[in-house]
Amino acid sequence: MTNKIIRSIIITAILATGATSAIAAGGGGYGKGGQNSSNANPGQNFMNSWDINEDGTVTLEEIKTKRDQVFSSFDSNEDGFLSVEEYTYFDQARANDMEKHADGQIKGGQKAANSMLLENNDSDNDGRVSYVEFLDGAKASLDLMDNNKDGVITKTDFGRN
Ligand SMILES: [Ca+2]
Ligand SMILES: [Ca+2]
Ligand SMILES: [Ca+2]
Repeated sequence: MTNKIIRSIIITAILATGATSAIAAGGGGYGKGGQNSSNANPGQNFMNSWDINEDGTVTLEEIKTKRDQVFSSFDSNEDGFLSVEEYTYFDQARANDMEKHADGQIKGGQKAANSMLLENNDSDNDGRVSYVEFLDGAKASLDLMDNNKDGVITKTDFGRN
């Protein structure tokens, strides 16, 4: 009966270690909290949570992998869709994270956040986001944040411009 609560605590904790929008789901042991992401290091939180192999670039594959984990984390009833209700928890987790991290105040961070919105992932407009829709959103998400259009996300794509 407390499963749901525990789950949401875990999710919140996980998200707190990650980037603005996002999502370090999956319970990875890196990017642990306490790292102070400040304005001096824009994009650091994003990189911490999305750059899985820690090579300094976030590729489309890495975004897909993360989205897969995120989807699983928030699809509470495991029906293969993120419903409006399930999305509420997801939105909340991201909002909480935005407050904690400076990334949310910079261009790249805001874009990353927007790319996670339900309306930006619900391609067939049926009011819920399927697994396929969510993973397909990875490309749009990358394009949105890839300011210098080199096909990957690096810290240079973050900035106050
Ligand atoms: Ca990488
Ligand atoms: Ca669901
Ligand atoms: Ca849909």
